[in-house]
Amino acid sequence: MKTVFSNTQLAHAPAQEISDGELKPAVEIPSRAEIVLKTVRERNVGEIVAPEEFPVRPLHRVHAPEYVSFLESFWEKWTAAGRSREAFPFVWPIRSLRQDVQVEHIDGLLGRYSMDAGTPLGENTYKAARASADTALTAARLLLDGEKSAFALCRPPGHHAGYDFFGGYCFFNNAAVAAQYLRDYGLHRIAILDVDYHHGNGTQALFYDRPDILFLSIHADPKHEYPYFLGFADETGEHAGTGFTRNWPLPLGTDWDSYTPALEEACRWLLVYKPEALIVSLGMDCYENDPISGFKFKSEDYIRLGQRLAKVGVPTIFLMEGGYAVDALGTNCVNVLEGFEG
Ligand code: SP5
Ligand code: ZN
Repeated sequence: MKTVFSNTQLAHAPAQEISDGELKPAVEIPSRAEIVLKTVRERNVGEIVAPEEFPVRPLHRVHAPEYVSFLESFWEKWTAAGRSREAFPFVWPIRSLRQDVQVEHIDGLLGRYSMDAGTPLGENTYKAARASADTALTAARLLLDGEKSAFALCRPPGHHAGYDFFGGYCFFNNAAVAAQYLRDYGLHRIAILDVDYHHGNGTQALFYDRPDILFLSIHADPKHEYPYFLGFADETGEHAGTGFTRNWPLPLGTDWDSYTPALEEACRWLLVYKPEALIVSLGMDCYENDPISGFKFKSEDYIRLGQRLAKVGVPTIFLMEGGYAVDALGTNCVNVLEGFEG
């Protein structure tokens, strides 16, 4: 299958992140994409193609235009305020604070358009995030043009980003942008299966009231893991989307054997729904040696994951999300793709 990737995605290169009350080395770093690309080459997955440059319109189908503009103009405003290092939000308009004020201060804007303090924003974040979304869109385009599968080597990832906020290392919701694009260009039923270790809160929220985009997510129980405030089993959609969201929160320590029942159930939902396309939000952070996660997948398990998804029998886009054990990331990711291709 084809892999879509652009070097522009490497330009977002955060140095540090706030974690456990300290500034620690960032984990969502360019070498993640580089090692996956290298392994795609070494193991001959297929042709590597550059993304098309899409206009901003497909982003506006999913994200608030004011949010997109905020990201675009962020660095200029940040440096105009005399700051030069990467930025972290630190104040948010939560309960009892006013939601209706027109925020102008850059520190207020950072809080207005974010969900956490763990996602550094730098000089090149916007252009890298745009390129990452272009990569997802190009993979969607390949599917529309008749390919049976494609791999979007997205970075920065996307599934935590919502209508008007960034967080969880995500800025544009690549999976959501691709799903909406497939809807806008002729497909009627899309399924998103999110196998990242963390719940895809952004993707879920974007399509929560819609029956045309099924959202299925298997992840660490938010009772014990980020993002803490979404991803519980009782979230199943609302209004016209009732029944079109499903969550399988699993305990810390979950390994392949204890994961499979949830995966089988998710695959049954896919069979019933009969999507015209499947988007896999492919996080590799269920891996046993992931530095920030608590599941126990082995590298071979990723082959099994790919094999199982192939059996669903639907045109599929794999879209990279998380996964921070850089040394094993290429192997694990390509294991899924090879398992899928058989
Ligand atoms: C796309 C994706 O996988 N985003 C993950 C965002 C996780 N953010 C929370 C990071 C918390 C890091 N601290 C973990 C400490 C482990 N000892
Ligand atoms: Zn994750």
